Amino acid sequence: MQNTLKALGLKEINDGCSTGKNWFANGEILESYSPVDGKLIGKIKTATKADYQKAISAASDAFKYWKTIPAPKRGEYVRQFGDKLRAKKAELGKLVSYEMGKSYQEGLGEVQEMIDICDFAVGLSRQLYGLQLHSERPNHRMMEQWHPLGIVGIISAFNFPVAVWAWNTTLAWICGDVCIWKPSEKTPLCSIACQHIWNEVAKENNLPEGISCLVNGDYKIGEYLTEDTHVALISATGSTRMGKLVGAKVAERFGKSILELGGNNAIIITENADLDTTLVGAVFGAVGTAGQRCTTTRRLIIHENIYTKVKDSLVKAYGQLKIGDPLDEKNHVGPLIDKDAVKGYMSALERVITEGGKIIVPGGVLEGKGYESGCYVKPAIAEAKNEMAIVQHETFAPILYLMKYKTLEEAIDMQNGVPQGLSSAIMTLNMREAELFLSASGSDCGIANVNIGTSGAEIGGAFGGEKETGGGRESGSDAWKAYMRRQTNTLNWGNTLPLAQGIKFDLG
Ligand code: UN1
Repeated sequence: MQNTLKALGLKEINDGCSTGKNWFANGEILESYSPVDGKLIGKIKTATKADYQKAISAASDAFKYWKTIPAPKRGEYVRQFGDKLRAKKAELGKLVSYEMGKSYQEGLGEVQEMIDICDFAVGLSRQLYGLQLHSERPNHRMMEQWHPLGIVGIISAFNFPVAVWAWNTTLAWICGDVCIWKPSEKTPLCSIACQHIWNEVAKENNLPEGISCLVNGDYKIGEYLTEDTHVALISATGSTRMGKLVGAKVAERFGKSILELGGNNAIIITENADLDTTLVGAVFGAVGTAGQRCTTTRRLIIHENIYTKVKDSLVKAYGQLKIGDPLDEKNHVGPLIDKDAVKGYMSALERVITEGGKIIVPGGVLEGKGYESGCYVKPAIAEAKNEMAIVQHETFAPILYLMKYKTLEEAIDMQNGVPQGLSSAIMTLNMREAELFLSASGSDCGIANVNIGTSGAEIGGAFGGEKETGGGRESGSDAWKAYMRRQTNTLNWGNTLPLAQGIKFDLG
């Protein structure tokens, strides 16, 4: 690991703030411990309010320059950033795995998501199109243009410590915005590694300070960002509780926000499902990233005629899961992020029982050799009712709830019958069932899949969800529009001034 840290520019004690080539920080020390082995990975000096202000002023200055650079040229810098990520994929993937605890394969996958969004953003930098409209007046032209917003504040979560930042920052950059990133306190070293990579691009191209700023610290940094009128857009990923606070604060000052909050994702398994692919999709969806994705499969809604068969094959598959060091590729499940997460998992399992659920694959915390960090837990399965309070709640851990249905309409009601609305799936080879699920009478989620699980979305689609998930959309499709402001232009090239709506205003 030491070589990996060195290759990524990480030291024993790191300044947690950067505006480009400058690194600084005058606040308290934050320590980053790995959930893999409980060892201290490195220390980070966090930001004070004054450090934050320094980042804001660097970003404000940078915006004046950056917005004048042609978008395809900004795309060229993002292309270089993507190339550097390709070169550092193994090291960054390893750090993600070690600091966050996801499997090395998933760590590499996360860096691949960064590379993919870079490619997407490069192409997009030549496609920031607006509409051309017909005016009701003669000799007039109407059009829409998209202009950059200014400073974008990115608040990211521990579970995707690098990819979600990249979704936001690469689009924001090509749109002409500058960014300030407040990463999770649980994965600060990943953020520092990413900033080093961007700083290389900035240095090699003589770019000014402030296009990408990093500000490590606790929730106070999040508050500074959300309350600061200099920050035009806040893109926040995390819990619904956090999103409610951020959304309200930003709206109060008429700022814009993109919220990507909790999920409570279900797969409907119909009688017409291919049970082999269903099993892979359901198990990866439920235990991948140890159940800590916002897209994790938390509920399986199974047709009563195949319920026992599906249940038995799930129990068998869970019996084969290997839990342990996520850097060892034979393991399927790594640790939870920290001991608080373990507590949350344990209390959720207790609540399942007190609320009337039945545990069929018991959970528990693993102890002994290889599990010294105290963060390894067993993926659990419970039979439960959709209405139970614990089932309605997102527990960021590998607990899967099974429930039965009779009619597809009933299954869709159950799938939709939770406060969250991020991802959903149906497993069926029957096109009528699939189309109903995708129709307006089907899933109410931002993501609805057929014959794949709820997690593992590609960057090319718009990512996000409805209801308590917050309504934001990030990454692909036309999500870029949220990082820009729309301007409607009407241009008169005639020699009279006809007014719209036929209004007469004659000066005689
Ligand atoms: C998240 O958990 O916040 O679709 C993001 C997925 C990943 C992104 C998850 N591409 O599971």
